[in-house]
Amino acid sequence: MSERDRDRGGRKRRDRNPKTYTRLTHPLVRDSRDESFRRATWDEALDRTARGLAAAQGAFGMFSCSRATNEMNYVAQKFARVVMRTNNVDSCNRTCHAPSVAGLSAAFGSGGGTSSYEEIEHTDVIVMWGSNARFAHPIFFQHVLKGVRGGARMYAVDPRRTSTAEWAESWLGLNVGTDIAMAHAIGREIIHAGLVNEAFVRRATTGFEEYRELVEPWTLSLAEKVTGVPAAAIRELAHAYARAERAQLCWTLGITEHHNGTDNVRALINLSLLTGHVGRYGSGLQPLRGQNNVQGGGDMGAIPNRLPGFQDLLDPGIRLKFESAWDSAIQPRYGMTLTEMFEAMEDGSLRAVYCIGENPAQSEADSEQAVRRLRSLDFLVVQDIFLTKTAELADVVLPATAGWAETEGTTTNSERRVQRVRRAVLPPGEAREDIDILCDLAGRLGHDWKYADAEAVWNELRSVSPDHYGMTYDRLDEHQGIQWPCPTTDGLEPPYLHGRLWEKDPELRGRAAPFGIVQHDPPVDLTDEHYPIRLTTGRRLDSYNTGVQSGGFASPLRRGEYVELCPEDAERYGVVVGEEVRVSSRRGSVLAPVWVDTGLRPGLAFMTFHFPDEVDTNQLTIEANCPIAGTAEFKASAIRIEKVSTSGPALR
Ligand SMILES: Nc1nc2c(c(=O)[nH]1)N[C@H]1C(S)=C(S)[C@@H](COP(=O)(O)OP(=O)(O)OC[C@H]3O[C@@H](n4cnc5c(=O)[nH]c(N)nc54)[C@H](O)[C@@H]3O)O[C@H]1N2
Ligand SMILES: Nc1nc2c(c(=O)[nH]1)N[C@H]1C(S)=C(S)[C@@H](COP(=O)(O)OP(=O)(O)OC[C@H]3O[C@@H](n4cnc5c(=O)[nH]c(N)nc54)[C@H](O)[C@@H]3O)O[C@H]1N2
Ligand SMILES: [Mo]
Repeated sequence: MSERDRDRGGRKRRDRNPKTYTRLTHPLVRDSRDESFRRATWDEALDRTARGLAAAQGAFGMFSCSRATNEMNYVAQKFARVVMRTNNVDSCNRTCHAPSVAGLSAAFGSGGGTSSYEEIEHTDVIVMWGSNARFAHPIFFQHVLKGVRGGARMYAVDPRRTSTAEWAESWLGLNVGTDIAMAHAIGREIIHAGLVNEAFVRRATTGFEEYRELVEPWTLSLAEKVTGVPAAAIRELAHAYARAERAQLCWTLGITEHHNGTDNVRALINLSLLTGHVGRYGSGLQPLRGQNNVQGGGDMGAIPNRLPGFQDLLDPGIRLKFESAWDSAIQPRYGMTLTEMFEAMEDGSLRAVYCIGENPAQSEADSEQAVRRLRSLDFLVVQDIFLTKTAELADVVLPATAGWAETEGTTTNSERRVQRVRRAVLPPGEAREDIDILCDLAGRLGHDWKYADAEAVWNELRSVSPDHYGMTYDRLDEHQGIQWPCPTTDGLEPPYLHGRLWEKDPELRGRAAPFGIVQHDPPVDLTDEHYPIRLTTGRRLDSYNTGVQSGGFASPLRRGEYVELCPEDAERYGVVVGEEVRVSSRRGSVLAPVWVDTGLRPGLAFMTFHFPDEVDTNQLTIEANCPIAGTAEFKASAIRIEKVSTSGPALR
């Protein structure tokens, strides 16, 4: 049964009762790691936290929450930079789209997706590359379907025939980790077929000659051998994309969650440079971002190398602006990424972590190692809305209000649109707003921060970020959200970025975009006779990330974790749906029931990481990180599958 059949409810399910998380209603502390938590007053919990953080000056890191508002992320990064005097602040963007931001920045000087959602409805060719938007970006996918109904041709490039691929004209089911081979072959075919947009390449790009030489060996037949996709299908995609009047190239984690994620992104961007499919209405590049406000978190400076407004920390003029706005020195060097912070726990140079709305004990690759590292800290404070696995490791747990429905503020989506969110329900128990908690702690550590409300935070951000300056709360209401850049309080910019590339003399208005010179490099975790199966991990429609917010509630869709195999492999192992097997990698081993999915191919298995309390998938994944972006290769592990019983419980 394919993913799409399942999506439509065409099967029987067995409820595996995933864990239900309890909403936090009051602060928790514990006196030592061997003891259990006890309820504490806010005063006691915050005093304890202030002492723990003060003792770790110089060895502190913050994880900021991409589910929470822009305003909260602004205050969180300011807390790290001003109160704790460090740029060690990062978020789940590191596990996710950091390669997109790095790749787009290297090519265009800005890390944002270049197009707006509406443009996908007015385009001719849509390429969904390593993206299962039908499941992971259902709102965006509605716009995609409008485009398709309007005549756009859609291609899906994904090792699995996903629910998204079912809607495509053509599915290119490539081998995991062969995207650069595929992209280079498409590039070569475009060049050889004489379909290059030469005027655009001459005017708006640099490095074409080097690129041409780079892709020359990537004939369609070599690409077929490496990717497993028939040459004719690759050729068809190349011609459709290059000949289209307008084309949108969308990608997500199938591209970024690799040890060479940034290179993958560059390889895709190259195709838009060859054809001029960027910088004008209907043509562009869309890395569909992950959590609802991960775009905003980065824009607000909750990353180690950028100040709010995505302004470079190493620029002395920019630093000076913030130093006078905040009346505080700013460290003149980039902080540690989330990945580097975990490494620094290992060597003892990071001693305390303030974790706001992240669950790294379950979301990091090689989670056993991650838990061990978190345990080694002198002080861990977790501020969340649920008692997560990470919170269970903490010294202090602070209950927050949810960024969604319990808090005022703004968030920023994948098309760079800033939108208001509003409080609609009261938070439970003694839960307090993230910003409130941060300001209270700042006070205890000698910084008197007073914000009347979220709008006051937003106006401070506007005063230091030219891209956000024109977005008053009133205007956000009036326009139902505004995309950045928005430098003035009257008028709006075009919905797409990099129009300068189409101006007669782009050199005057900004630099041309360089082709990325990147090589095909297969996954780090090689399959061999001991670990013969390629495991890729990802998402399902019915659950969310580590399952904290989507775990135990009654849903007709939810069905717990399975290791999904193609029918041939299931037969080869002699296993049936619902039968438990042992899944082992070079790092760990878990028990999981089998599911059979006709969207998979022999040698390829799929698991989610939504039910880590039942099946901790990340014990299997490898911490092989992209050296540029720090993102781990969640999409490619080598595993072995063993039958554990001869009479497993079969699912009818
Ligand atoms: N329902 C739901 N929606 C979500 C989430 C959720 O947990 N549940 N999480 C949110 C978050 S944080 C994020 S970042 C996004 C992620 O959104 P997506 O990136 O769309 O989700 P994934 O399922 O992780 O991965 C996408 C696809 O990559 C494919 N893939 C694997 N390896 C490769 C490869 O080597 N090459 C190519 N081309 N493709 C490959 C997988 O088969 C998968 O279909 O979703 C967001 N939306
Ligand atoms: N195997 C595998 N692992 C993966 C991935 C994969 O594809 N495969 N994908 C990776 C990706 S893309 C991501 S983004 C990460 C996700 O990793 P995490 O961000 O660590 O996981 P989430 O489950 O999204 O955790 C979000 C937390 O925020 C809390 N929260 C929600 N709203 C608020 C709020 O307003 N305030 C506060 N204080 N807390 C709040 C929730 O209760 C929850 O505990 O996982 C990564 N791990
Ligand atoms: Mo993500």
